[in-house]
Amino acid sequence: MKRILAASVAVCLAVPLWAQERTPSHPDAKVFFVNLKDGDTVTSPVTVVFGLSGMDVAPAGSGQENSGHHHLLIDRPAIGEGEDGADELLNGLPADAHHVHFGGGQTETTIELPPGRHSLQLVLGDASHVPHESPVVSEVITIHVE
Ligand SMILES: [Cu+2]
Repeated sequence: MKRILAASVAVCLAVPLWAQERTPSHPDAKVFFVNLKDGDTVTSPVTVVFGLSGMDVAPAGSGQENSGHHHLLIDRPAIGEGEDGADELLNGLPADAHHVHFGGGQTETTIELPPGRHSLQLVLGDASHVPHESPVVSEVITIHVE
């Protein structure tokens, strides 16, 4: 029992230390939308092409230096600007309808969106789906789906 307790304490202490060791990004790194810009009117399904300069795209789990994989944030507050704790994203990106991972190293996707306004943002994640330090994020764009 004593041994289990000690192990639990060690794990709890280890987590914050690990969380602080985020993968460094390149100072010149930029992620951007190649084929869409703020205010565009489009029809669904929508093709989204991801651009990255200053770093390389590598699949999730890759140990390649100066690399990451794309994530598309759909209809959620911009990173660091949400009232719902958007900063938590900096500790790891969830995977759901609003946070889509491209862990295979994909550089484009096609998504179905209902008619109306939708916000999109790209963020690069490291091998463990954690944004880099400093985070590599695109501008937030709003598109109108007919
Ligand atoms: Cu990911």
